[in-house]
Amino acid sequence: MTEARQPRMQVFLTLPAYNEAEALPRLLAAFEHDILRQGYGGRVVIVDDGSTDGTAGVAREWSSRLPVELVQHRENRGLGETIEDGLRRAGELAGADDVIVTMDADDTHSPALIREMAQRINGGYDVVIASRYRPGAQVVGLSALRRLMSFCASILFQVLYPIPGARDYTSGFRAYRAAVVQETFPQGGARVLREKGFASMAEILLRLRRRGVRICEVPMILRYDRKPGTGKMKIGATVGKTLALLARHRFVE
Ligand SMILES: Nc1nc2c(ncn2[C@@H]2O[C@H](COP(=O)(O)OP(=O)(O)O)[C@@H](O)[C@H]2O)c(=O)[nH]1
Ligand SMILES: [Mg+2]
Repeated sequence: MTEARQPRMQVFLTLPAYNEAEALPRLLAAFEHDILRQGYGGRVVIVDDGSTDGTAGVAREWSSRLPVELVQHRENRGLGETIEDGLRRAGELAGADDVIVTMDADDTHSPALIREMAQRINGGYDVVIASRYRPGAQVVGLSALRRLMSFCASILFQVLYPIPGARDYTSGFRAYRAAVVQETFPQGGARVLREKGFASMAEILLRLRRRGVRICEVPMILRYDRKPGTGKMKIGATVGKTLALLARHRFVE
């Protein structure tokens, strides 16, 4: 009798979702095809952040086809709380050596890249960032203003808070060794992240920087042209919050 083949690795995909009913089915189908059908085990944790477009219904539909779990916010709480709730739930489900991945739920990030990111975690890194600032990376369909903004943020963070191996501090697409998430967001613990909006992604890295985690990057192709509808980021607010984060981590925390 043949020994049941052990899945190669468990990947826990965490999706912060605010009005992503249109993009989610494409993204989940790609995750199924590129990861679950390639011998990886895994689950998907969708955190619905008070969507009004039926995002929760799409998640429920897919839970009959894939190991999808829905976490719901009755009202919109912002990316900060959404990503923290997703990471905490994934940390609860995962074993210490499993991989927890966060990516946008708007189908602009490709799940196929998770395979390479998981291998880097297996190779000893604690965090792998899908980066816009590595040879081979591409950004398709993003406005010049947004590209410039992200690039300036990247330079500022690298100068003020250098982390070996990190250039893209604001990308939402990352893989973490589960143990790092479990230590940073302990079960039953108080809220960790202070940033409510997009600056929360950089805040996570600044907190991990203090723990001396090993970080590397892989080049990503950001397909902003695949995003249904327009970007929801409030540019002015995000610039302000990011600058405040830069100052606070330097002088206060
Ligand atoms: N804009 C926005 N996105 C949120 C919120 N909560 C969760 N998200 C999700 O956070 C991710 C990043 O947001 P997105 O609009 O894709 O940002 P962008 O692609 O950089 O413009 C997406 O998966 C959103 O669905 C929120 O309150 N506002
Ligand atoms: Mg996005």
